Amino acid sequence: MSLHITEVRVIVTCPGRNYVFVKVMTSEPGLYGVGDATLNGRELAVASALREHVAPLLVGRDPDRIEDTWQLLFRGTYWRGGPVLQTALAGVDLALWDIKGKRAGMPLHSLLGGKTRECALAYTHAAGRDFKEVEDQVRRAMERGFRAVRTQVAVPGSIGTYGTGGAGEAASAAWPSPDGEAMPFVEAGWDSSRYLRTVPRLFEHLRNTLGDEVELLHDVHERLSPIEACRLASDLEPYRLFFLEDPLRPEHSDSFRVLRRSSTTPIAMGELFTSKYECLPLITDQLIDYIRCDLGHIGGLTEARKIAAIADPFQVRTAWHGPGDIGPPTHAANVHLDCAIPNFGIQEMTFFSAAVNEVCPGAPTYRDGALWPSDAPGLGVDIDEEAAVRFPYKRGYLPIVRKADGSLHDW
Ligand code: GCO
Ligand code: MG
Repeated sequence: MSLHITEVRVIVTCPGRNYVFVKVMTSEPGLYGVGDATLNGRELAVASALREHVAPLLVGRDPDRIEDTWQLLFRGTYWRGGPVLQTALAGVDLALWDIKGKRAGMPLHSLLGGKTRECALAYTHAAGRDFKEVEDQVRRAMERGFRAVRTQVAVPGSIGTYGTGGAGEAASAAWPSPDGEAMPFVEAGWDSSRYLRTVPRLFEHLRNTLGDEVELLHDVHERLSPIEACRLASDLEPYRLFFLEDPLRPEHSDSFRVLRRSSTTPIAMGELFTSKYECLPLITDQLIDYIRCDLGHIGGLTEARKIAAIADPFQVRTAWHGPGDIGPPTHAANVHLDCAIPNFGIQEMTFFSAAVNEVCPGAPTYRDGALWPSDAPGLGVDIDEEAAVRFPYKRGYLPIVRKADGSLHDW
């Protein structure tokens, strides 16, 4: 029998935070592919979709037929799409690309058309309780070579504001807390007006103290109404952000028209999208400047390269999602794609802990403010199954946000 898939292993592990890794085994001894199917806070839903529904469909199939397998898993369910199924699909997709690269003896950037650039401009995160603390963090990042930094500051009265460290941040990573407590962290006392007053002052401070050279970014995390987002984007204009991220919820993509008319602050959107279809109007109507889907939640490289190709003629560049809650295989895929496409913009990045690198070695290398792709065949990432077993899954939730009156707000 010709080359075929023999087994799909689903590896759930918690080397500090939860990951779902996929290992697609083939009939050729020693030939397998690795993928990442981590969906922060809902990991076991994806693991179960893979084990119970996806894996049985794959055994016996030719691993070379990536597009056909993608179509089978996307169209063949009838109840298609959504974060759980698209994350499961991404895990398989990356593993199949990894196998193809290994068979060809080529790194993925080579298979995807070859390098258009040597490395991918990367941004890291800086955050603090006050402006000075954020400034110091940006300086530290610049000392490490970063030329672009995402900055978040605590909003007075909002306990554990998104992205600003402390208890809220640990919980925002859906890390299980040390005592095993698994209930969501509550960010209490959110007040959008206060946020809208605080953030422009942060950027005024940063430009005054750091100058104009460093690229600054900010993540709204989908917390604003259309008119609030207009206010923020126009108030931030003097500080020339690289981009303002996720100002609105994905359900409100029509509201980007309003936002676009009110300011020249570049807009990035997309980490909550699960397919190219949601990207379409934002791209074709040029309502955003950066599309930042998560390769791990849109069905992998197969979908991402199509999104990049759609975006290119509309002058929309890429900024694929790259937080710590997606694993090294997705980060590696990001950077292979970044280095192959013409319309790359910037890459969000994470420094993985020693434990994550032990379980899943091969994350892209950081140097001089950029990420460098591996030249090993395939993704360049592996999974140590024995190490993974030593870090068993621990339930963890993403935080929730409540306003001062106790009612729920978007996180
Ligand atoms: C980002 C994201 C993340 C998300 C996280 C949720 O831009 O990096 O907003 O930090 O909060 O991926 O699981
Ligand atoms: Mg974000």
